[in-house]
Amino acid sequence: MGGMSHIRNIVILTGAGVSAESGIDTFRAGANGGPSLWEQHRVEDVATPEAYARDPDLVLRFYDMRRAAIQTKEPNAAHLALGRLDREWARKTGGQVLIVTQNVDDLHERGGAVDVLHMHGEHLNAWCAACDARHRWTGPLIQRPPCPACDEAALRPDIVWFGEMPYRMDDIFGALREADLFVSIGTSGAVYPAAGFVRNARELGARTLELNLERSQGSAWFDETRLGPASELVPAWVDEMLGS
Ligand code: BV8
Repeated sequence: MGGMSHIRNIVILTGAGVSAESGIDTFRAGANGGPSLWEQHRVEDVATPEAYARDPDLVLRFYDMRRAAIQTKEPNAAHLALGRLDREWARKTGGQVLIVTQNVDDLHERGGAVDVLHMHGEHLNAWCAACDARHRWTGPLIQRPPCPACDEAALRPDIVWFGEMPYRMDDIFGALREADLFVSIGTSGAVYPAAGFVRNARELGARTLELNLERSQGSAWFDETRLGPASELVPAWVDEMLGS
């Protein structure tokens, strides 16, 4: 990738591949990279408002299991390197870094990242369908606990399901407009609108870099693709950016 000296503002999009080496399953963990399954259900069939309306216990158990699982995992070298970049870049260059993640775990935060944009929500939040309040939530929801704000038994996972609008799209496009560099890490490029950000970034004049274990569906749109595990590629790239 040509000289990084003119890079000031960076938008980083991460996906399940950045948490894979922490032991959190990716979505397309199926044998041939197909959709992964949970209790014989395709994730796309469980992560929808229709599934929640049809069989709320199934969906709540799916998220209770994953919410508990992420609390037993640790950030890996990729999360730690991105945390370092997030903390040091502004001081070093006066530029901005925005980490937009499709992941619903908290490993970026635990890896030292400061202001992570979870466009698909977060396992560790519960969202009240009655009063719209969001609460930090580490336990299960299957027993329908009362909302701490309104007492209604209306808490759902604070997760953006298929067919629901991702969070803070205006902030994301605002950052893409200012970006000199767009970096995609550990995502298959299978789900929109996230999968389209590389094209938006290109059209808005940013350079584009992909760090992934294998070529993603959007690889052709990147100026450069580096293939390998995030725990190796990301620390090397962050060292390159911080000049250390
Ligand atoms: C919306 C939370 C509209 C849930 C998630 C037809 C065409 C185009 C679009 C659509 C269509 N039909 C429907 C749509 C829209 C749909 C969509 O894109 N569907 C796809 C399946 C075609 N999108 C939506 O519904 C979105 N909303 O469009 O709203 C709208 C408009 C107006 C008003 C209202 C609504 C919402 C999508 C969000 C769904 N929620 N997550 C949960 O977690 O349970 S999606 C989920 O899958 C992730 O968040 C992520 O976004 C997505 C893809 O996962 P990845 O993160 O990329 O992970 P994956 O396993 O796929 O890939 C891992 C990658 O890592 C691989 O490339 C692998 O090689 C790599 N890797 C593995 N190990 C490593 C590694 N890389 C580095 N190191 C390693 N060690």
